[in-house]
Amino acid sequence: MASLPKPVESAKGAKLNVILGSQWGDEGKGKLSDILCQKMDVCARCAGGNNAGHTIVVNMGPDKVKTKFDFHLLPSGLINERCAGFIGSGVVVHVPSFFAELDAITKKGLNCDGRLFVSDRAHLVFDFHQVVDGLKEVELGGSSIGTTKKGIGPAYSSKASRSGLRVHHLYDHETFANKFRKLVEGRFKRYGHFEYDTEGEIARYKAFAERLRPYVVDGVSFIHAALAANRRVLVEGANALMLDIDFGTYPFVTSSSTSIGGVCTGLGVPPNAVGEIYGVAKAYTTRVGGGPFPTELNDEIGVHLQEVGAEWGVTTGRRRRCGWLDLVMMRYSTLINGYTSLNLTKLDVLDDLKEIKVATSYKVNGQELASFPADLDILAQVEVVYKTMPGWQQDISKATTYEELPQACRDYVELIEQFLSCPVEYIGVGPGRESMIHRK
Ligand code: 2SA
Ligand code: GDP
Ligand code: MG
Repeated sequence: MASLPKPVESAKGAKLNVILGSQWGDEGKGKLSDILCQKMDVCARCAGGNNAGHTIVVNMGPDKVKTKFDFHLLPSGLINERCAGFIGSGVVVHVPSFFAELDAITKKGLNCDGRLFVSDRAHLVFDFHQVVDGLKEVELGGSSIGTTKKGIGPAYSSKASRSGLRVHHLYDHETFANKFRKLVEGRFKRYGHFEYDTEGEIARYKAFAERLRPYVVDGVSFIHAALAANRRVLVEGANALMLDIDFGTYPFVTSSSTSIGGVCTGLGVPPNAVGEIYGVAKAYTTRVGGGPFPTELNDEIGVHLQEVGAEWGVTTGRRRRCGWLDLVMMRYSTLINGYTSLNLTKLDVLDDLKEIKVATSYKVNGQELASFPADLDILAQVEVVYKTMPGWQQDISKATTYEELPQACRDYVELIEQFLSCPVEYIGVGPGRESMIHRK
């Protein structure tokens, strides 16, 4: 079996650093992950599946050809050739997509041989889960979730109902086949018979099992061995806090624990193994799919943010809804995830705006709410109270230090820091790897 790359020289202290989405996803986690992984030995995924979409733009090879990478299931730290990728036990894995993505990044020049690992405890997502994802959405009609239809919800349902199949099951063909048939039968009973070649799939997975074998590890031993050997590990969160199954805007959420808790449950590590927790926050807010969005802008400013920010889903190509930064939601997110610092991204997208608004409280019937409400009926009634800040109306995309940013821009950053009592350590001013200000 392949082994981990040698640790970086300065590696010390067995702590995992974590990147988490603080809003409704697509905050730009992939870019920070790429930057931090230049000094990491392992980049790990702990939750979600190929519903995630992380775009990273890098200059590849000696000719520095601008290349865009979209990661879905694979950890985006793989872009750094000496960093291993680990798909942890809390992830749900669609094996055909795993290989399709691996083939795609290999074609773009990344060699992942011997540095990609998958936990034997990770659950499998099958094509029938994806079919069911679509059928469930149809059933919900006007109140559909707007899922990515990657089978994520149905796969986590199989897991929670204790009938799911895990990676290790691939290596006991008879058990796999029996469980698989039962699982499909159960879906037929629930959704009616849909076209599906059960026996063909069982045979296909026999072949997949062999192709996957070199990547499979005991996920718990793997991560603990990495920590014990002082390997530097970065956990790349997928989706975001407001899509968390427990703390997001349920039921308009994904089906995994996307919060800090999911790092421990998804990797099998104790909380004291966690070091830095980087919260990634877009300088405004976006959401893809259905569900409440108190600061949404259904006007020309929303369209401006969508166009300037190129807000399209990486996995489905869907248009993302846009709105102002919501500090009420961010305070709730900071409370749950305990960010040690923030990466404010896409600040450049606000460059042309005359005025910028920030939500600072929610009121219902004139009364300020004490916290972000659980009940979506209450959330639907909130009147959002905004603070209006002057825009800076100049191009900040070339800034490389905090001091180069215009005063109005720094005021915006400092308002966020003060409101959340959390330092903004990284500031994104463009999509490229180089467009990131690091305040040390
Ligand atoms: P699912 O497919 O069951 O996880 O969908 C449930 C909800 O979670 C949302 N969700 C996402 N939101 C933002 N970004 C995601 N990844 C892709 C991207 C999305 C895309 O990076 O752009 O391409 O559309 C993602 N994945 C899931 C989803 O919209 C539902 O609201
Ligand atoms: P993730 O899911 O959190 O990794 O984010 P996505 O990759 O889905 O979406 C973020 C998008 O914003 C990508 O297209 C990034 O290339 C882009 N991006 C990231 N940071 C910045 C930034 O600071 N400025 C601009 N203009 N684009 C950025
Ligand atoms: Mg994304």
